[in-house]
Amino acid sequence: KEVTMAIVGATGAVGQEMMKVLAERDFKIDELICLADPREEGTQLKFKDEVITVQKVTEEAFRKADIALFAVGTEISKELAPIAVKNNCVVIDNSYAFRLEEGVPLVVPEVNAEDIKSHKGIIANPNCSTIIMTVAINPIHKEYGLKRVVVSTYQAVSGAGKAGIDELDEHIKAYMKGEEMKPSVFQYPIAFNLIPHIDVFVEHDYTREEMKMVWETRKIMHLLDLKIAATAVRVPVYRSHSESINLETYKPVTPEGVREVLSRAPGVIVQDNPQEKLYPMPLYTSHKDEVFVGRIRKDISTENGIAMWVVADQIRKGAATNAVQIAEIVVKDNLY
Ligand code: 2RA
Repeated sequence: KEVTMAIVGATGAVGQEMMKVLAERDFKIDELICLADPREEGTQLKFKDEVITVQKVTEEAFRKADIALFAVGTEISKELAPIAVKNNCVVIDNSYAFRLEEGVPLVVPEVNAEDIKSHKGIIANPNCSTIIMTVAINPIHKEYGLKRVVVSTYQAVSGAGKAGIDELDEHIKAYMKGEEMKPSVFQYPIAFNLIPHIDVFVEHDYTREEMKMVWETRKIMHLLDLKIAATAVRVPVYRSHSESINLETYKPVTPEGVREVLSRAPGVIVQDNPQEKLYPMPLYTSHKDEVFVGRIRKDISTENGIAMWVVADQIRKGAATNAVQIAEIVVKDNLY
């Protein structure tokens, strides 16, 4: 069945990736409406063999659209999503605005696709680092029962959009010329540096980026008392987030068992052979949709523990592809 699809924020890094993924997956669309900030009005965007002119957001556009993928900031989503819902347009929102709201499903299709049917107009796309982690740890939870998670993330600069990519470029050039690196997107120079600060600081001196992994994972996996702690770090990598994850399970667990479980898990590719120097790296996982897992080994600091290394393209599976997969289910199950 063909639908009318809108993308709000079509000219941004995630919006552009959504268009690419929709085309690649041959999503059945009779009309694609590209919406963006009025300053972008008139921009021409390529979609399959068409050229689509960007429009500013109007209520009329939401009246026409069956589904709207939102790839804008939290404040804009808060303002526009209710208008879309009022016009019977189902919203799949990539921002933080509604993720923790009662009655808004927060969905990673490989983990909790069944939650989509309970939507009341808005379905939230989790934060990229949460999506990447839950795809990898959910199969292990199903087999061994998850007791505790400790995760450190190594987040690419494109998590902050095109501006993040440009800042890394500028800082590398400045560093090579011996000039001062002037931060604007990030708190400090990002070239040849690591910044343990993404988003703002909230309770217990954690950042909101770190607490998103706690709050969102518990909601997605329906594990409201899962013990989880995170450290989120910005690293001078263009694309793909990496995560070092330590897991404690209730049942006895082995690396061989985890490798076997993950090798048949949806959306996961195991790349794990230390003797062959085989493990995932962001330089090689970008522009792919799978979550890559390697360095699977016993966590030697505890009884039933596993350590592993997880890498995925945070613009694709971490945002655009996850949102399009949700839209595919909404259409397939006629939930719009
Ligand atoms: C980041 N996860 O990496 C956040 C938003 N994409 O900046």
